[in-house]
Amino acid sequence: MKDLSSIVAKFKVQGTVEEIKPLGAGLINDTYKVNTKEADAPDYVLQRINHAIFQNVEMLQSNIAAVTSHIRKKLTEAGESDIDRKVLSFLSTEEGKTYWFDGDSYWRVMVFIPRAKTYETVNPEYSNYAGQAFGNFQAMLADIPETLGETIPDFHNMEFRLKQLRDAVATNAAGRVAEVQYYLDEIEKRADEMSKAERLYREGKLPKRVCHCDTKVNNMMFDEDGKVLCVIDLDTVMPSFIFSDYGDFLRTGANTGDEDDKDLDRVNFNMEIFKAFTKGYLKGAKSFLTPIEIENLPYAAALFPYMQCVRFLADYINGDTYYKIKYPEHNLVRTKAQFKLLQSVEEHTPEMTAFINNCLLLWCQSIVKILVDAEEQTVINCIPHGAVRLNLLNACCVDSRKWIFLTFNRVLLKCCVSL
Ligand code: GN1
Ligand code: MG
Repeated sequence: MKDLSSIVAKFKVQGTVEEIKPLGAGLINDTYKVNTKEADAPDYVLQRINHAIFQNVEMLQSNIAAVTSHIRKKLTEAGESDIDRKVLSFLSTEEGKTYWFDGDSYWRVMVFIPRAKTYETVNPEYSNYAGQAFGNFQAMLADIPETLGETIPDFHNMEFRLKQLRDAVATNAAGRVAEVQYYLDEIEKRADEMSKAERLYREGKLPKRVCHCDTKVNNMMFDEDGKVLCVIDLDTVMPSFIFSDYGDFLRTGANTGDEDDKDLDRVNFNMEIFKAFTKGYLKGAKSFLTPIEIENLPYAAALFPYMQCVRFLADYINGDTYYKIKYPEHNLVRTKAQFKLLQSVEEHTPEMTAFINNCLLLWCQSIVKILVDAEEQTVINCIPHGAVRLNLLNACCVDSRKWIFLTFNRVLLKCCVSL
């Protein structure tokens, strides 16, 4: 065991370190809570960065610096209070870096956010807040001036993840392929459909945006009153499809069982969580979402259990080289649980699509109502906005679309006449 206190001492901490103990349930980095003696000194979080996975630590930390300073600036501009609890702060070393290399491992220290909680499960109310928070997170980062690097290249590229699985099968390093043939077949049946995002991207129909890319429910900090404080675990913030953040939250937050549940009867997709989260997400992200992104949200809900199933299974076949495991079949148990979740998502797909269409309809109706009721000047002010909104209408079902277009056109016509 490393002398953790001497590592913490490399960073500019305030106060006297009293205790260092393990924290959290991450599968990649090692995380510790650092308590200080003095009541007025902050506590800290010490992390050993998994250097085998995050190979470019300099890029990793500079991405995080860009993201946290951009968010801090946005919160300040918006006149938010309590900003130190709404965005992470990393400490620097004497050399002015936000990480320390001890000759073997890379370490970093951030300020611990007091009176904040993380959860492994959330109720519909909290998932609604979480949806809005992840939508806001993406919205805040939409105009980040820096170009962020891919801290793990092709991280959420489904075609790449399938290739990794196929390579693992071909090598069969741990001799486990025969026992998992059923899952391999089920994965292959869906491979084409699940690679849809990459195809849409190549066709120029789907954008990449700055996303969090690890929106597990336990990567969100809540205040004592249930309001979201901030999003943590920023290692994978990088350009991706918005499906990453939407889908990975639902994979964890809407699973009625655990990610590695041995009892598959406990694993189901909770539609109440889905609905609440989706409403929140649409509210937070509506300023930039395009119809194709919205239309494919049910696909995103299936994509992430599927991708995780592929990743856990590849790791099992490779002999458990990536994820931390607690027992030898852990990655297989995880694969089975994610596959069960995927099946449940698939059963609910028509219901999800109907729900999203209905959200859009209500939303568009309210926009139209605002336009219809507005004073002439307000209507004129709304035009640039309206043009963007019109885009969204394409995502509505045909009947409602017809109605909205008619009303919308009337309103726009009225504006044009009066101009
Ligand atoms: C890893 O470290 P943690 O637990 O937040 C993984 C995610 C997976 C997740 C599965 C860098 O996240 O992509 O979805 O485990 N992170 C990395 O639980 O691979
Ligand atoms: Mg995490």
